[in-house]
Amino acid sequence: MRLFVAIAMPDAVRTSLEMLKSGVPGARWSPRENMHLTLRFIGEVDGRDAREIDEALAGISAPSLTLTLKGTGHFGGNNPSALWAGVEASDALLRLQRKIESALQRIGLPAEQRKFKPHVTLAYLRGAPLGKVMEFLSGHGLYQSAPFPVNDFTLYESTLTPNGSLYVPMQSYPLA
Ligand code: 2AM
Repeated sequence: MRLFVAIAMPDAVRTSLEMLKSGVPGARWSPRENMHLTLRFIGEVDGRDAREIDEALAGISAPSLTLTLKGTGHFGGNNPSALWAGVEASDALLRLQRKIESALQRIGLPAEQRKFKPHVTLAYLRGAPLGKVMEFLSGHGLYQSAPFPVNDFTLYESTLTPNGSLYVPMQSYPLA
C-alpha cells in the first residue's frame, strides 16, 4: 500500500479552498475530500511495515497547533505541474514534521530528501497555459484562511483509480 502522513483540512477551510478552484484550463482540481497538508510522503510499503509505521506515529508526543493557509503558489517553474495554497510560517508545524521524520527514520525508513515545503495541493496541471497560471496566482495571492486548530494528524492510504487518487484515512494520532 502507498502511505503518507498529513493534516486533514477542516471543513470551513475546504470551503474556502473550493472558491479558488477555477480559471485554469488543463487543471485537474483536487476533490474537496482530498484536501490535506502532507507532513511526510512514505510511499509503497507492505502490511508489516505499515504496522511499524502506525506504532511509530502513535508514539509521537507533540502539542496541538494553530495554522493559517496563506497565499498560493505553483510547482514546476515555467512548466507548471501543480497549484497550491501556502501555509503561514509555523515553528510548531516544523517541529511536528521533524518529530515524524525522526520517528520514521528510527524504524528504518530512508530519510526524506526533499526540503519540507508545507502546502495544500489545489490542482495538478497538464499543459496549462503559463499566462493563465500567472493570472491565477496574482488573482489569489491574498488568499488567506481563518486560523484553524490542528488537534491530530493522520496516516493516509493513497489508492490510484481511473479518476485520480483516492486518499483514505487509516488512523489519526492526537496532539496533546
Ligand atoms: P503533492 O500534494 O504536492 O502532490 C499524496 O500523494 C501526498 O503525498 C500528496 O500531498 C503529495 O504531494 C505527496 N507526495 C506524493 N509523491 C511524493 C513524493 N515522491 N515525495 C514527496 N511527496 C509526495
